[in-house]
Amino acid sequence: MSDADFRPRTKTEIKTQRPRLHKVILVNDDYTPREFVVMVLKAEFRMNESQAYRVMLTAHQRGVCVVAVFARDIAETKATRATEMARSQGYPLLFTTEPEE
Ligand code: TYC
Repeated sequence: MSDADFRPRTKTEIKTQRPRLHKVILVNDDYTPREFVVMVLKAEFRMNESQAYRVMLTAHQRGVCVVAVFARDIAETKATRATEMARSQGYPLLFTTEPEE
């Protein structure tokens, strides 16, 4: 019998992992006007009036609302742009991101 017969048989399994998607989250506050929130949602997330209104109202009532999910870079860019749109008008409106489970 040759030495080769006692070699541990290892099998390398290569698993490709899909990059995790990230949620963009709209955070409620007491100062930003509702119409402004709706306007930002329409401008940055390509929502129509009724979709944007529903998301705004959910955040208003529950404190936060998931706006959409994207690849990490896109989620972060959109959250930053939307937040900056509010800052430029002096509103505290905030969009954050977090990875999906
Ligand atoms: N709560 C704000 C108001 O009553 C409206 C608002 C809704 C602000 C959702 C932020 O994410 C938000 N004017």
